Amino acid sequence: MSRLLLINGPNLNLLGSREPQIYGDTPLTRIEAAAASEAAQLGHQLDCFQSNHEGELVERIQAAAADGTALILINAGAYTHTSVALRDALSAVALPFIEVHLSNVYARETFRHRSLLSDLAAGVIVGFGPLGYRLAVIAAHQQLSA
Ligand code: CA2
Repeated sequence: MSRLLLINGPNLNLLGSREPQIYGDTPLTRIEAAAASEAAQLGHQLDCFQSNHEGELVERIQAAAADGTALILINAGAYTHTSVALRDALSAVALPFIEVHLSNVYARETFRHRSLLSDLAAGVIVGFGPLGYRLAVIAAHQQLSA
């Protein structure tokens, strides 16, 4: 059994209530529950955390280094494209992480094509909506079993 941590960044708490044409109509709580259930089926525990604040996201990543987390799944939202602080935190804790995006960022504005996290990630899943989180849990299981 490994402990996995799912982190969601800014505005992802709005899922299901706004812009369903881009982000779908599934609330974050349902996405988290489905990912946790997938993790449990694979014998893992999934902790979930969402914040709209960069510093809180950094602090949760730092805490993961000391709480037994084996791997982080992260959708950093817009901070993906801007945050050197999140990149530095992920680099500092040296835990493997998988980057997830609901939308296909490469089919959207050019500023979304650059991620400050991807080159440090074990892998990146984009464009599959909520399914991407379950795929990320399966990929995490594979990584931890390898
Ligand atoms: O596709 C993704 O998962 C993104 O990480 C979502 C971010 C966006 O800035 C990234 O470029 C790609 C935005 C999350 C905003 O979530 C909302 C959800 C519902 C309504 C409005 C925003």
